[in-house]
Amino acid sequence: MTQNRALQQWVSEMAQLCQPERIVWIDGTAEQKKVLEEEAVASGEMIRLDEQKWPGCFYHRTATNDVARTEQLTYICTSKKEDAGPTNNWMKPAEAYRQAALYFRGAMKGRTMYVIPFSMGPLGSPFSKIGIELTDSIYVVLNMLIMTRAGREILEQLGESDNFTRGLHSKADLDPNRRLILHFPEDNTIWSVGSGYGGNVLLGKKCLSLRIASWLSRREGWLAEHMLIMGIEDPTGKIDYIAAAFPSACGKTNLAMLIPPEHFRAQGYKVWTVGDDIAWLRIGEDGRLWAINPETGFFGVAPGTNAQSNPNALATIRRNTIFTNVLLTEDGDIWWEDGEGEPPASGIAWDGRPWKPGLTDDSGRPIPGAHPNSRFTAPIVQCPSVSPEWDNPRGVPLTAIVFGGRRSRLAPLVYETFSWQHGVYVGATMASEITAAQYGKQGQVRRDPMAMLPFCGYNMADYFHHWLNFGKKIEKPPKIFHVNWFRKNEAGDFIWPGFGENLRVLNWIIRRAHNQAGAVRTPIGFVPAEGELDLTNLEISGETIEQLFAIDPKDWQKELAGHSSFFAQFGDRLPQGIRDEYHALKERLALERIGTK
Ligand code: OXD
Ligand code: MN
Repeated sequence: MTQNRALQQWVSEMAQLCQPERIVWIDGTAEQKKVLEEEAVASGEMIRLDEQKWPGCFYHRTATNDVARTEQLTYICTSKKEDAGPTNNWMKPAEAYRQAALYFRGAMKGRTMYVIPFSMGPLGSPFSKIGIELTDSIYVVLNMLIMTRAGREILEQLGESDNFTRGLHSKADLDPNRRLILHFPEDNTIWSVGSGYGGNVLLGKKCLSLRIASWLSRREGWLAEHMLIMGIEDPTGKIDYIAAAFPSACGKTNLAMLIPPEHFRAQGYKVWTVGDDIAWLRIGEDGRLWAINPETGFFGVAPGTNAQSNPNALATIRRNTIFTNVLLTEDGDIWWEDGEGEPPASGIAWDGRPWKPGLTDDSGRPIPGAHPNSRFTAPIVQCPSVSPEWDNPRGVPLTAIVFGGRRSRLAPLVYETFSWQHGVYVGATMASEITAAQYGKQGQVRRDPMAMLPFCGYNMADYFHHWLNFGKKIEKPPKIFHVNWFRKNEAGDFIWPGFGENLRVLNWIIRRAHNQAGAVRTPIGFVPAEGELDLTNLEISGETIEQLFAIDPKDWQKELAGHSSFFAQFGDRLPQGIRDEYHALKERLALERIGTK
């Protein structure tokens, strides 16, 4: 399918290593996709769902030991350890290749090696990057066909160039002791072996679009970020775009597909979805910051997706969707916890065992039918709120950047940072409290700068540096904000309704970015002045609003100590701009204390 010598040679070398029985090039046609689906069904790798209820949909179950990204087995392999930095696992490239080659050797015997040419970003856009993934998994191929632009036309675009990311994946024997997710940014290469879970094996997503892309973006002068992108249309038809970074499990997909509250809908406000997970940002010729979503689909968490949390997601996944590790019923239907409708009387759980409602484990805890990290893979074009601009090779111009985390006390509902540099500091100190869905002590704070902790492909201190420098080059930079939807009262209940109501906060952010909304200066940033956050038709007491915006000096002193100990690991490499912001915050908080006495 190609005359590209570099590509041909690499495919043949990798085939020699993995020894597949045959090699199939993915051409992106509907006919080939159909053949692959039939093969996957025949082999049992996929189950076709009820055609009436779920047209074009399939079900897949991963190995029970392979249900999430394995950060402990994920490595950045650079010649120098310092280039990977203290927040990444590191291996010397030669050692990493040697170790993984042991697992890849002969791993595809008796199997097919698929060659998937794909583009992250619209074909031919200055933003876009081409990758080739070699894999022995049909599930990977069918997911990549949803999540990326894949097929013959990518090869035409690539021509004779050897400028593509080389991705090699094999399920091998799915042994967690022989599993590695390796990134070689200096070689523009990814090797993933021993896993079949999306985040580890759809190499265009986290591996290329974040880890490798972050490395490339620093060299080439742009940003690769773990951000959703959405447009907010006001009643005059003007659309403002924002990009927002939240750690995993903080509702990025829900926010990106938000349905405005009635009061806003009646006035003509609309929300447009550009992306829910990844944003690539470049400075445009007009001096503004422009963003694209490099993906073409959603790989979203199923549990918790329901008509209240995300009706647009429910509509998106009605057809042509792959469901992984949800509950399957005998008649080809599916279900998940906190979804729609009553649980079925019986079914087969994500781990293949019979399930019925009310099932508990030895300690009396309910056994879920769907894995908490079960997923849907669905095409973005099926989303009712998909933006007409989602595929624009120029991207969309950003009015604001939003950072957020899950903090039950500390951070107010929303605040605006004082400058780009202060915004970078706020991003760099982002944190979330650990939820039941993650390892670690519940309530413990995990620092997750710009939500990139598991995804930054180089030293995080250099990443802060890059953000600071990059800001200096943007003539008309977007303003940077921080939000916290997760504040709780003493009784432990959330005090902000969230979901669609979050538009009220985004509305203030946009008006503020255009200097059309009032604010009050606090030591941590600007918060909405009284009456500036539109609360029409929202039942919320003045006392709750006060709690939502409370800035407790004691909590912030503790937080400041947390910043300092997090930054300590970067030593001298931490940029001066971050140090300056730390001292400025410390001073503002100290002054506040004197002031309130
Ligand atoms: C994801 C993640 O799957 O961030 O998007 O973990
Ligand atoms: Mn993500």
